[in-house]
Amino acid sequence: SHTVLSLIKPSGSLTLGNLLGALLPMGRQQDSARCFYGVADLHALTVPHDPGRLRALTTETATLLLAAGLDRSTLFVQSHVPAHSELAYLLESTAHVGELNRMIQFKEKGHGRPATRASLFTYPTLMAADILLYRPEQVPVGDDQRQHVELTRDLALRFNNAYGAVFAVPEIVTPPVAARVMDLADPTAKMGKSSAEGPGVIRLLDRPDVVRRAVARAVTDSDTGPDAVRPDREAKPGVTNLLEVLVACGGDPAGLTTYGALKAAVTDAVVATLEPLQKRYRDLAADPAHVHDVYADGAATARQVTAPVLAAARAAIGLT
Ligand code: AQP
Repeated sequence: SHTVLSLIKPSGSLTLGNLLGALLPMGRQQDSARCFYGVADLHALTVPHDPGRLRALTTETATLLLAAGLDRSTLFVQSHVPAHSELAYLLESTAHVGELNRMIQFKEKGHGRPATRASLFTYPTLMAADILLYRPEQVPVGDDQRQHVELTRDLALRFNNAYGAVFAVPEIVTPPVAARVMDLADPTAKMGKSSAEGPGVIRLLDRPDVVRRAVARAVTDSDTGPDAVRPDREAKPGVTNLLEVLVACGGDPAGLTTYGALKAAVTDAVVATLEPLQKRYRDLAADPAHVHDVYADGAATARQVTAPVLAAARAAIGLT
């Protein structure tokens, strides 16, 4: 079976967007693929951070992956598999500053400031290492990461041409359109986990009353017509987002005519979706030794699987 790899950066508490757009699809892949899923703690070091918060978010994210049902995958924390940083250095020694400098995300997040962390600049080489170590045949990638995966391919090809055929060069594929959950307070922006405590973000561990308040305050529009509750991405982004969340959470939009009724249905559907996840989270959080063991086993497996790739790269580039 084929190999699937996905890492989530612990840069904030996971959102409903992360669940519907990432964790649930990741769960469905467990039936057909060999899945490696991880918490990308190293990637969280590329911008100013607080060590205590990073520690807490790494544990929370790791526990949430398990709570979301990813228990038939190899689960690991990126920094527990040193091959990621080691291969990243070999790829830094393959990449050119000119091409790293062209990365749009670096330009956008670094703003050209001298105090930008050097790791933000070299981030794409670590991401390339994340991918190449597991030899996936395909990398499904959305528009925001496409440039980085193209660089991954360029680096793999350049390395192979210079030193010998070490890396499998993955194919870039467009993933099936996943639900894209928008911010409830600003439905033209994505609901993001690193957004500051905003009223428009639903976190996976939010209590029902917090969910209810966020949905109640969600931006809609002033349409009061009999068909006000209808999807129209251009004219009615807020209502469209609520309808999509409702359906993605297993609710039924049929027969809803007012925004009040729509919001009540969305609240019920989201709370019903989060409830079992939160129950599993609480059980897992009460048994941290179990979560620790799962991730220790996963890291051991990941170290074993990636060792031959790192060894081949080291030898090819001339390290003894
Ligand atoms: N709103 C969303 N709707 C659907 N899917 C989403 N994903 C993220 N937001 C939504 C999916 O979750 C995975 C992790 O993506 P990410 O690490 O880019 O997370 P983020 O929540 O989008 O984080 P931010 O706020 O952009 O901050 P950073 O980049 O600093 O972590 C992906 O599969 C993504 O598609």
